[in-house]
Amino acid sequence: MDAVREWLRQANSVAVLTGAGVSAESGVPTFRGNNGLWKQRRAEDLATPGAFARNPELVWEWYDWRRSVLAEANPNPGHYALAELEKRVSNFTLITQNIDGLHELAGSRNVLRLHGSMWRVRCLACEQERFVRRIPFPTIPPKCECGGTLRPGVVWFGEALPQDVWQAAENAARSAELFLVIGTSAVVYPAAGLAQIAKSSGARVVEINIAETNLSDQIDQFLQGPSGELLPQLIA
Ligand code: BV8
Ligand code: ZN
Repeated sequence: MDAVREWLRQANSVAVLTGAGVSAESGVPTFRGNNGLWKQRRAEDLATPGAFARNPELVWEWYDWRRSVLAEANPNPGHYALAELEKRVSNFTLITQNIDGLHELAGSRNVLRLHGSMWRVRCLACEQERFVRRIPFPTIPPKCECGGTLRPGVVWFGEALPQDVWQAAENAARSAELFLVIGTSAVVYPAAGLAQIAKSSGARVVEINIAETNLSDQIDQFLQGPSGELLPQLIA
């Protein structure tokens, strides 16, 4: 922990990649843990364009349920610590795979959302995208003023990440002196590849997780423990 604190003090540019683990202590189920959302294999079947085309009602019921769970969730000390870190480091980029909006709620300003947001919807007809906080939706699937069907503003499996967001994330990983990978199983690509990009560009890579992951043997330092506890200690 002391070494990482020292690296943090010395670093001018820091990039952070977060996954569902940083929201676990906010009561948001992770994807692949034992209480994982994916356990019933629903998520891999539902978070795809095909599933939505076949059964938009079922997919929307799942997202409506997740939005209702998220509406009760508050940022935890880990989210706040990252918002604080952004203020202290001259060149700081927060890249998240999460779609729960808790980083923004905790005060993080420039957040690169690789997989979109649970709170945004996009019209299949007129392509208009907007922020909708309403839970539950009056009708499932929700409709746009233009009459088109709305889809969740998230990136599904098999869908490309928003090009500009991915490019910004890749640039941040390349120019980081210190890269923190927090609360992700590093299973989903291309997000999981950012740690390798950082490492091959000369960054020190530190992982914070309660358990080892596929990345754990390629990184410089593994801090084992809940991010909600370790991150506040790291920036103390
Ligand atoms: C793409 C939004 C190409 C939706 C998500 C076969 C067919 C099709 C595609 C593929 C394929 N094989 C591989 C692929 C690529 C695929 C992929 O990677 N699949 C994986 C499953 C193998 N990727 C894609 O499809 C991506 N797109 O490749 O497009 C392309 C290119 C050009 C043109 C067209 C297409 C898109 C991927 C995005 C998918 N969308 N989410 C929704 O959420 O509903 S992914 C989903 O998984 C979430 O975003 C989540 O964040 C993400 C990753 O999961 P994690 O965040 O890591 O969460 P997880 O539960 O897994 O782990 C939690 C971790 O936290 C654990 O390590 C745990 O130990 C730790 N933890 C728990 N508690 C704590 C903690 N740590 C610290 N403190 C704690 N308290
Ligand atoms: Zn529309």
